[in-house]
Amino acid sequence: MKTSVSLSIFDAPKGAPILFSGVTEDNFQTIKELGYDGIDLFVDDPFSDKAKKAVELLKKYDLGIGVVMPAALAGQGLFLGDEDKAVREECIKKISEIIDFTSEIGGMVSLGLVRGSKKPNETIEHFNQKFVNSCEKLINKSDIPLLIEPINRYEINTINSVHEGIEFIEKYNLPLYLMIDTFHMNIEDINIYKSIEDAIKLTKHIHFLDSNRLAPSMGHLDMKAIYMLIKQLQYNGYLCLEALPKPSSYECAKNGAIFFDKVKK
Ligand code: LER
Ligand code: MN
Repeated sequence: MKTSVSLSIFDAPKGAPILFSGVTEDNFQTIKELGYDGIDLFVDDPFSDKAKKAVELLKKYDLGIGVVMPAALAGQGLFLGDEDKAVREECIKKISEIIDFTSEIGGMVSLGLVRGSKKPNETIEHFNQKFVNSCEKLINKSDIPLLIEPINRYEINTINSVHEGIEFIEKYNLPLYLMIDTFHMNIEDINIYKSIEDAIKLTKHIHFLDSNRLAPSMGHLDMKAIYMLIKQLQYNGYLCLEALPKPSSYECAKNGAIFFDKVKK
């Protein structure tokens, strides 16, 4: 298993689970020196100089890419399941650009907050039909894996638990995969261990956080037991600290590195 941290090419908004904000030499050097293998890259504009610089620094520090995260689009009001066709189409266009960028640099693309929430009077079937149509357009354009991330109810009201993620992919028979996030699972799932066992075949990426969205060992989940289960199931992708930069980016990342050192022994 490889380890990674989240980093944005833009200034991370307050409260976002982005451990390192900005494309600076210092950030990339710190991540490398702490022993991480890669980065989950939050991208707003894949054509920007910052995106180019990030690609340069990834090469320079020999860091891999787990997932390219288009969550900034959700912050701009762009959603794949939006009621407004023009909004859905703009979102598909922007994610297609991010997919092209990812095809060049390696990695996968997540469909998390960008799916959006259903309206209070809207049925989940109606919402899903719009989201599925958008997914199909992206699947046709993409030769890289697209990952559905179940996200907790306080951030979105569609696909909250891991089992809802599995059911969504199976029901619509789409060639999509899962990105599971232990922070969200702690809120939504009945039994984190059972969910991991049931999801592992579809899972290509893991956001590996403690109960409070900090590095493993900083909250109250048994992250060692979760790590051991994931290892036993022979998952070989990334475990990413998509964490809050608390008490600082460095301290949180350092705690994660200490956890991984201990657990790998
Ligand atoms: C959202 O809460 C999340 O976990 C991220 O991966 C952003 O989409
Ligand atoms: Mn996540």
